[in-house]
Amino acid sequence: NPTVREESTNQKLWELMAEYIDSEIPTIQSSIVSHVEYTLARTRFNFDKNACYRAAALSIRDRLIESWNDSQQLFTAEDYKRVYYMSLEFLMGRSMQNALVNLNLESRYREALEELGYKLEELYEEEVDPGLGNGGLGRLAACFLDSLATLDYPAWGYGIRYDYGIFRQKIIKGYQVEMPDYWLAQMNPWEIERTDVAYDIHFGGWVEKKHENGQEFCTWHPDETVKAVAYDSPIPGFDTFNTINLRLWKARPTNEFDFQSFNQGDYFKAIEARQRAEYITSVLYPNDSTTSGKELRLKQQYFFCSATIQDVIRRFLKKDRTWDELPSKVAIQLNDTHPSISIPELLRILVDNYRVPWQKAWNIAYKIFSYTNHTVMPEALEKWGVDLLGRLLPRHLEIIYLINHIFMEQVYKKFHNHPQRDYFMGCMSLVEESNPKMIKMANLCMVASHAVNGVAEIHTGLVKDKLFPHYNHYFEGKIRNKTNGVTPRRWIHCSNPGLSKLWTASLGSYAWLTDLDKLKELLPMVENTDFKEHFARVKRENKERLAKWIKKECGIEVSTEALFDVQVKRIHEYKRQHLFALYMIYRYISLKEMSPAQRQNMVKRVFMVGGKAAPGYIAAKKIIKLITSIGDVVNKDPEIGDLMKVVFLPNYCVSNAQIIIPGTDLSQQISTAGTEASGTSNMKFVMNGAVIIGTMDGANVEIVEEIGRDNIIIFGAQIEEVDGIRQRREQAGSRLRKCFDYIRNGNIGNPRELCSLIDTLENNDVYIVKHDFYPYLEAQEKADRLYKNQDEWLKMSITGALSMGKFSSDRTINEYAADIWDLEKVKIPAPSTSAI
Ligand code: T68
Repeated sequence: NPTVREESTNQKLWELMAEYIDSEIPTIQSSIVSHVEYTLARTRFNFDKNACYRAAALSIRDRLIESWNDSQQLFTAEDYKRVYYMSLEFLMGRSMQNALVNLNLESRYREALEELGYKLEELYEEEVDPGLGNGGLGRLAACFLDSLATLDYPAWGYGIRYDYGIFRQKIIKGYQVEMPDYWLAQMNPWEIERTDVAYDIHFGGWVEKKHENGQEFCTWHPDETVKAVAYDSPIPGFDTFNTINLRLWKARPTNEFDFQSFNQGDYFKAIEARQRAEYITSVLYPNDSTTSGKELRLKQQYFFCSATIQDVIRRFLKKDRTWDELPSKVAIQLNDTHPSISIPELLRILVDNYRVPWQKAWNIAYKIFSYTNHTVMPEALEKWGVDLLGRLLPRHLEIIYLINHIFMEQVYKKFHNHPQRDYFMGCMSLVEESNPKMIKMANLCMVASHAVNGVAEIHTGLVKDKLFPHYNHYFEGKIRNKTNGVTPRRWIHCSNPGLSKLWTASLGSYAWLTDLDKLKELLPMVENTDFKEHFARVKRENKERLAKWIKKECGIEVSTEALFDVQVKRIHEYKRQHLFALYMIYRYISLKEMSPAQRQNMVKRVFMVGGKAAPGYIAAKKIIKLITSIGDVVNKDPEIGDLMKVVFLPNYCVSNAQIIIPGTDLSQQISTAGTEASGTSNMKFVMNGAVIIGTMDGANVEIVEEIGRDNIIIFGAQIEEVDGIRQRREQAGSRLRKCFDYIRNGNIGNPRELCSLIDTLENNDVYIVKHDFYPYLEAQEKADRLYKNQDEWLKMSITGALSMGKFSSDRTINEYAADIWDLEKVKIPAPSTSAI
């Protein structure tokens, strides 16, 4: 079993590595045993699998710390420019396997543990899956960190250390039930608490104006202060010593005790105030596509931004230099508008605390910040009421007004004689003149960043033409595309070891893991029978692993002979899980109407849906209930048996995705054209040999370009047609009406509960389900036809998997570095001392 680095493309590096990792099995064992005894204080009498996992994790962390220290020291000593990726969400998934793979220690640890009586794969299952994100946006941040480290960029991630991540989803009687996810119940062995890295974060109060040398300065007199404490997690790159940092902030009370309350004998009140501080970082907001304008959410955002900006400035000021140099040392990427309050925060610190003149501070901020947009849906665009902003962050609101004032003057000048001048100014203003007035955070980012990007070609087009047409005209070239990507280390190598082995054996090296385009060299092999059979075996084994998991989690037996037809992602009307559900009903009705002989001819299918609904999103919760209700009827129908099963996969999360995706035959990517910014699971599915059935939306469009029209099943309205279809207000055709009636008549679920879903489709079909239903039926029939010809299916699936080079997040990150961050790579040398 060759280890990863023996296959490294870089011979010199490999030799250094080989020396470095020449830690023998006994060294690994003694490190684990020492953590058992001294860190966990366990003996062999109270030692179990979980304790073994933690001891092994700590021993891996020791190694990470070494290369992490080296990396950070070099970044500092050589004073490299760094990129800071600011995100309120990081969906990291489990760390242990990823760390071992990236350190090239997986097989050594497997062996070392086996001698101690433990199976490495079982220890992986002991780790909690930290869910500090909602979905695609948070997972993208995690893939980006893996690529940044792997590609040798000096980078840091900044985020919040929530006590409670995204809720755990239970399905009880077919309904979603949310359970708190207290992921820290057992210590987190991957993090390092930095009590010495702490900043005061202020809220509320009032602003005092002063004048000095003709410039206005302000002193903010806040009325609440909390502390931000840093928690660091080392992020190792693959096949490199570069180890970057993910710094997450936790809120703590300041040390000043509320002596007044205490002296008045109100001990409880004094403690209560301290607990209010910790509350700020206690929970992740579980909404992924609406903004609720809640005070606590704004507090989270500002808390995180202020701590991060203070930390970045402190690092910059360690060396004696001028503020003009800041943009040559710092690039900040804002992951959506959630961290956008960092912009006024940086300006405030420069102007008020360091007396930097406004224009100079503005020029600096403009060069540093860049912003990624992840949606064009109006309900997801963040706005903050000026009343709330003014109460919580009075100085920041003033700064936003000042930015707007200066910018509006410029717009006025530019369009001075234009007949639509006032309309343009209204669109481009940071302030929405509603009641109450609102600040549009995307507009703030657009005006104050030097680069703005969408996440797939089609989405960037919408950002330019629909979301920001006036800005696009005004700031020519500012809006660019950076098509998303995913890391092949986690999404192929870790989650699909069988496929990884096949690729490596066929190519003769692991080089594809850092250069995914290399897989294209294997394209001629689609004609090779052995190769195809090997690929088919890998898929079958992955389906068996998934079937076992389904049996364990849902108690449902599924046949691996069936076509596994899967949709996993957040539940949302625009993603159209209900279109998928209506197809299931249609298929069930059709099967029931068939003669036994006709049924014999049908492809067996297991329909699977997984994903969380935002707790307050009623329609999304009803979609879950619809799907579980279909399962209740279909799965126990003896006439149907293995011809059709419907499974709701509970608690979709990163670690479950790693089992579900490799076991999928057909992947549903069926959002209404123009609604899914990119999608990233579409990429993961194709990389793992699933065929997509999908619309011309998000990154599907580019996947078609890369893998070829013949290797994907495309259907439905194109983006240009959607508005027209919506306006036509079509009626449901007869086959669809039959499905509606099936629900209305109570054949599936409780009609009183589920009818509102259908009523919405009949009266206000925003996502054109009625229209796309028919092309979708045809596309599903095509999938059956193709699947019946296993050889054809295999060819599609293999060609797709080998043609996904573009969608490695390594390509995405290199584009950001060159085009937006102006960032150079750094080679971290091998450590001088041997590990441990
Ligand atoms: C997703 N957005 C896009 N948002 O929907 C998806 N939103 O198409 C894209 O591939 C992905 O971003 C990466 O670019 C989200 O996941 C959120 O999670 C979110 C969270 C809080 C508030 C708003």
